[in-house]
Amino acid sequence: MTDIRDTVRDEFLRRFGHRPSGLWSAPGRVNLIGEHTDYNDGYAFPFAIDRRTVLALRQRDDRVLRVASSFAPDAVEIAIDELSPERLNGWSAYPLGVAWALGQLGASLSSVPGADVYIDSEVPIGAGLSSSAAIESAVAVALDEVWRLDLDRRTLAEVGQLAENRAVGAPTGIMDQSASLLGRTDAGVFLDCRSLAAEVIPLGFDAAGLQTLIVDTTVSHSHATGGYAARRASCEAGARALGVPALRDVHLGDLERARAVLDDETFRRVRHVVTENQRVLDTVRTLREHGPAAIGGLLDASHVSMRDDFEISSPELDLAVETARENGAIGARMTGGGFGGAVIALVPRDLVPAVRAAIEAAFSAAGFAVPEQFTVRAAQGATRER
Ligand code: GAF
Repeated sequence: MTDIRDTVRDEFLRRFGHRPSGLWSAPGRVNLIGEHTDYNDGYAFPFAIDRRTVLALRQRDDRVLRVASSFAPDAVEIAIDELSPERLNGWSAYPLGVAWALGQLGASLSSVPGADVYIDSEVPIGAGLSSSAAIESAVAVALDEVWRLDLDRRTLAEVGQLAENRAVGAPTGIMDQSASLLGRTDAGVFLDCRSLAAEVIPLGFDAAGLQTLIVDTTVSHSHATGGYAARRASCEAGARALGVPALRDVHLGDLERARAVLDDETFRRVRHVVTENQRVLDTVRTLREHGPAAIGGLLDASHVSMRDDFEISSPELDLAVETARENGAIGARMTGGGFGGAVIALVPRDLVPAVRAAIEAAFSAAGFAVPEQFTVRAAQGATRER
């Protein structure tokens, strides 16, 4: 199989006519649990996956950034001094948005050189596996190094989030960039999205004979135009009505009062976030005390909450979850922003082929598109490759 790093190196040479000075990569992520909690200052527990975005870069003698990618035939060019969210659009808003955001979050770009950049990715687009955060994180670590900015990884995560919020226009939280930048092999990243504290916690899936199966429904979502912004607005309205800075400050014991104060829909949105925060804490504790085979029920409960209270699932996602459970997965849930995308199922290794076959058959019987199914492992976060 061709190594994507070789492809990126060769394609850089073909597009720009000279060799890159370095290669960097960043992974996509899958969220084990803690959905739509990050922008509520809550908890999340994602891990970086073994599918990566790779970029090649060479500094230029002028102040021009030229970015090319496997996603589009033409390169996009802009002078560093002209970077602003208003001038960025399309796929190049991700890498160029990061360059702009670095200048907003503490770095002086007044004397940094331009660069040629070529990007390719193994992270499926639109599957809820953070192909966008993988691009942002790869660009952030590369520019941080060649521009000698020396920003810490939390700041680089904020840089990626700012690029996504302002240059791309998607009102997302900090989870995806944090996972992509802080991930470690065989471990999850337990995030406190208020303090931005992150703890790397061994998952132990392999040792327990478990694999993480991803079922990409191939039904795409769009954060910028879909219901993501509406869910975020509901959460903020709920927090305002309850007189707290964020839903992180609402606890299980407050839910009865919340039911009395809020309309039914807002209450259910709030209940999802409050119970999901608790499920993240319970997952981390259960993992530590009893190992991964004991967390399945929490994944299942998370899916039910997203399906019924937060209403971000889809018939394809529900069918994948139900079929995985019926055929031996110890737990399964939709993962990511929702409205399509993928399911994560924790499956005993020897049952993976049967679960996959059952899901394929169930999708075919329901008249749904053939899903993409693959297993992933928890992998290292963004890094220099060569
Ligand atoms: C998307 C967003 F980018 C994240 O910030 C997070 O809110 C997630 O949806 C839902 O948990 O991936």
